[in-house]
Amino acid sequence: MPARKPKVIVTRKLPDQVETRMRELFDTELNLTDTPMDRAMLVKALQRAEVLAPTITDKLDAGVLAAAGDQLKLIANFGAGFDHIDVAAANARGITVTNTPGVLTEDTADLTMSLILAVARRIVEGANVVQAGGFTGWSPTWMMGRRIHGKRLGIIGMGRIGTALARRAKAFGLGIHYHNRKPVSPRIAEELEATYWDSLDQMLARMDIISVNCPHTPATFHLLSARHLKLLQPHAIIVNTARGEIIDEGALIDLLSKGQIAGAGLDVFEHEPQINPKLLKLPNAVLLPHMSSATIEGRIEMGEKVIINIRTFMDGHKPPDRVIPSML
Ligand code: 8YV
Repeated sequence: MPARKPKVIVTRKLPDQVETRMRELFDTELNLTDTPMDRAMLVKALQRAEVLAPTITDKLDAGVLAAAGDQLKLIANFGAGFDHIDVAAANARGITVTNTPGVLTEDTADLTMSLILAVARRIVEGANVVQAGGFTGWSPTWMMGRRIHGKRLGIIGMGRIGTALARRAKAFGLGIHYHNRKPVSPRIAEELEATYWDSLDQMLARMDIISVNCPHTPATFHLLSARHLKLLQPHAIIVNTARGEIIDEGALIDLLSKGQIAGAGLDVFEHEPQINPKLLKLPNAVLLPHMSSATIEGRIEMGEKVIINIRTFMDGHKPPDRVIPSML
């Protein structure tokens, strides 16, 4: 007799081939309209599913999780970041949580590098001028940006994505600096010719470019506070492809509007998907709609990881991408 298929509820539309495979393997409920679930819909899903496959748009806090039925055993998140899930509350109810690390590293690092270039070289501004019919001819002093070759990049969070960014940045001639809980291995430090700063303050004050690549945890909320941001040099630019909550966005806007830092490239926002209207008015900010992992290949691989995590869990094994509370 074929094994019973577990009830899996997927909260958002996933790539077709991921959904098809999930339907083959599990008793899967899809969200074909891709409408984000509100709290009431999430609670209903948590009361029926044995496995929930959520995304960043589902806030699974302790209150929502308290409503989960006893049948819910696994939250197989589609995404690497899990700050939208109260992992401790889930674990306390006997629910395992998994994520999808590794498969979005290169894509996120590519987009981070693109943001650095876009801000420093005013790429979006230039494209908008052409689009609006404003290109009337070359000028020696028009559209001047800043050279990145030979400058210093300070990476906050030297995990997978930070390291992948460092490799790209080194190839662009940037000097690599980083702040992390601990230094990277001597082999990586040597490969990247990277300089470790245990003091974030010290690093911020000396860099030309800052990139935020750490996870959002209670310890990194507003890690870049108003005080920290004021340490940056006036010509510095800052990019964030991690989580909006890591930067005090109000303080960042204040410094950008006063010209106290040169520019920002943001793929994530503190109150996503709401964007502070003041940010939209800033010519020195390049703003993207949380798309750093948005490649077809990456999203399919994320789906495959979700499937592997569900499959191994259902077979009675520890899923490979279990989120453990010590990671927080
Ligand atoms: C994902 C992300 O696409 O994986 C992450 O942590 O930030 C995104 O790039 C998103 O989280 C999907 O849930």
